[in-house]
Amino acid sequence: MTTVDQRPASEFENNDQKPVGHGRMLRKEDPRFIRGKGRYCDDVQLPGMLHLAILRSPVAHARIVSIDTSAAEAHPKVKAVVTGAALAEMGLAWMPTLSGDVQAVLATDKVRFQGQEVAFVVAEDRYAARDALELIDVEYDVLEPVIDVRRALDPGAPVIRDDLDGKENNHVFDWETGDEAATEAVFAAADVAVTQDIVYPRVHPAPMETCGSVADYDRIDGRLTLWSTTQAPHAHRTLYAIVAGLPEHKIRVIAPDIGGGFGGKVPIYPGYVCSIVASIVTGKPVKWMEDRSENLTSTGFARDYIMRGEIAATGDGRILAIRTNVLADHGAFNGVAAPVKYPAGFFGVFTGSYDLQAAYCKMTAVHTNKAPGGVAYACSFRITEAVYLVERLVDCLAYELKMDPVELRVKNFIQPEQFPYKTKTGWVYDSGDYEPTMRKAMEIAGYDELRAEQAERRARGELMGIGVCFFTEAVGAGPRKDMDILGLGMADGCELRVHPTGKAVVRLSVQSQGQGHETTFAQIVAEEIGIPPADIDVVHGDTDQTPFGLGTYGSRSTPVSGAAAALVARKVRDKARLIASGMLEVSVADLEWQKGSFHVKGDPGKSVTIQDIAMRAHGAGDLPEGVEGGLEAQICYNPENLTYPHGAYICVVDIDPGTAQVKVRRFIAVDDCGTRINPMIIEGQVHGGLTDGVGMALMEMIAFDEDGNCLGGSLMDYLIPTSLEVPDWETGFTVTPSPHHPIGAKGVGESATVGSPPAIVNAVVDALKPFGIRHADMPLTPSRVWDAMRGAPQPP
Ligand code: MCN
Ligand code: CUN
Repeated sequence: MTTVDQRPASEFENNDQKPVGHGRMLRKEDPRFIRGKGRYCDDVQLPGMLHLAILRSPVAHARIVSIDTSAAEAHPKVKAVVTGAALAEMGLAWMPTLSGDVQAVLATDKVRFQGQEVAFVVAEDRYAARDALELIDVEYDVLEPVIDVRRALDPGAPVIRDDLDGKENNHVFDWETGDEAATEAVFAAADVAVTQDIVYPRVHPAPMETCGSVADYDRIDGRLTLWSTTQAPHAHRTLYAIVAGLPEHKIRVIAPDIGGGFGGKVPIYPGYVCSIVASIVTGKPVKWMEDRSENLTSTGFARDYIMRGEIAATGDGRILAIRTNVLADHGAFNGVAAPVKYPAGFFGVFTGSYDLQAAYCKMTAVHTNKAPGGVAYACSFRITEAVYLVERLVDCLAYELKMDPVELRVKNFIQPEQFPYKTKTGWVYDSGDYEPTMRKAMEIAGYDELRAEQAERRARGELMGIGVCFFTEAVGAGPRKDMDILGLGMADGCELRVHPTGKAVVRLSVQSQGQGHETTFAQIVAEEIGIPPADIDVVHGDTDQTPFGLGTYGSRSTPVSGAAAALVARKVRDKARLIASGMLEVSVADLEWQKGSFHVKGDPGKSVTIQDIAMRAHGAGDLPEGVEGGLEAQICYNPENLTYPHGAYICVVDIDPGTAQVKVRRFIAVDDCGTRINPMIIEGQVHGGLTDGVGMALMEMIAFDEDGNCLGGSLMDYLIPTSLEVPDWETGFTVTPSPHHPIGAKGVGESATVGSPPAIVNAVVDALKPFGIRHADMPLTPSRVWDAMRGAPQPP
């Protein structure tokens, strides 16, 4: 079923059919955030707490000859200095990564990237800990680094991971999907084939809050409490239990308020483990907080894909096949958060929103002497890269065929009646109705008028560009049979308790980093059981207080935990119905539910509210036979499939011909995430993601010099956009519910970050059409645009 709601947002969202649940409710968490009263990791203060600072490698690749810690140990405020050798004695020098590789907690043999953890100091205060780092003397025997990813597999390239048995090169994996031979046959017979090399540079999620943790190990009862900046508290707890050998029931992981995660807080970082070790060693609580440079240079990077894309079509613009070869830079340790059996989100959607005859992708990942990472930053497991590839390729094809990019896309869309649609790589898109979404974006933009204006401006020598992107995403990992992290299945628990007075607490396994879960999950439950959202408290981010689940990433909270919350509420409602039948002395079949109360069919005057029922469930007196007291339920939800949101984005840019500076004049984003729970929060998510897109398309890149020095160690060098660089966003929506989600909702948290870079780059390339340019690589800084205008070769 597809509804394209053409009413203005305000009307739809204040629909009086929805008095309790879904709607434009202000965020419950904001009163504390806007008054500066959020409780973040660094706000945790415990009696006797010590502070930890990490010594990091100044070079990208070197053998450690010796480490002298005696001067640091002599510092009057220092309590402990720990090196990799000391960790090795405890069996803790290495830890597993999310991809089943291992990563050094502290280097023992070699350092493998600039910024790698080498030793740590624990001291009475943060300043003393930092000062003492300078007293540690490390002798390095510098080795040749591997920085250029294209050279990583050269014979004779230095082997970075000589810690791994029998490793003789820098190869990580080869993965492929699709049908190579069938794709080759379609390409051979096609009228047109276009090949384009496309780079998605290494970027950083750059959250406002850096990473940190406070570990508190209680030597008396052997309990460890860890406050940490994590997007996946339960998964982390299990991994700590496995790595450190601590019993899982004695570990409590708390993710307090988090100042942005964007994927960067999915992995376990050495700093977390160091703080745990430090607390065990000293018997005191220990805090570790990164500074900005540490965050930018050592925590999980994103992207870094070098792609060769090929697209085949008929002469009149019927797209037949897409083929791509990807070289992925995974840095020194393979820390990508990829499910064991699920190669990459890239494979799920690189065929885009189009009905193809064949597709094939081959991907090779390699090690380089750079920080690990590789999934972070609103990517849903590399969907960002896939969407960029296909949406750039379609524009390259439009360029060659001299076709309008919208017309080419619309001509090839998967049609509404084809859903559920199985792609040529075997993934099933759950639902979609693409053309109305595209038309809506064109209508808001005034597409035809914009093209007319562009023609006039071009005639005057002005550089105006119009870029289009139409994306389909795959978000909401599970189901558990297909997806896991280190063997932990991607399903989510949820628990709901209704107290005697009719107030409720819902406990989630996912954790918000700014997405507003305290509001939207209360809204989901409110919609199902009729208790107002203000009376529903959302508890999350504490493994002692919440059921097991795999955490927030891949925009999975709404698709997975959101479904769990709706279903657990329905379970409570079913029990409430039994109790109501006793209270009203009618059979269950004679009851009707209406937003918060049951009434007798045909007699609305005879009714009981959910609050009456809650009191009865806990109160004196008999309940119907077989019904236990209390009003609560728990479930574990295993999604049937991913959800596939889509969107149509149009960007208008002007380029100054004298300075090559790109200005984003307008940006229209029409998103379809199925049923919308809180339209204001969705808009916030979209605005944030679009801003991310301006950053990646025009400004951001983690660059290295040939020695492996990271050139973006501060926000002076690693540019991120501010309100000055972005236009007033123009948003719209369509609603195509997910058929397998209990309330029809799809995820939206990453959509705009995924969909905006191709629209912006397509706009810039469109503006540069008079120069005969078909492609230019991000970030489209003035110097790169200038070079493109002058026909200079692209940088590597
Ligand atoms: N929502 C809704 N209706 C829908 C879908 C979502 O009202 N149909 C609401 C949800 O209820 C939730 C928010 O929108 O409050 C985002 O929901 P969802 O799409 O399920 O994504 P998650 O909550 O799982 O958030 C993760 C996603 C990811 S993976 C990244 S990366 C990212 C993003 O969220 N990181 C963020 N947005 C972020 N926003 C902030 N402020 N901070 C981050 O770190
Ligand atoms: Cu890949 S960034 Mo979000 O999925 O946490």
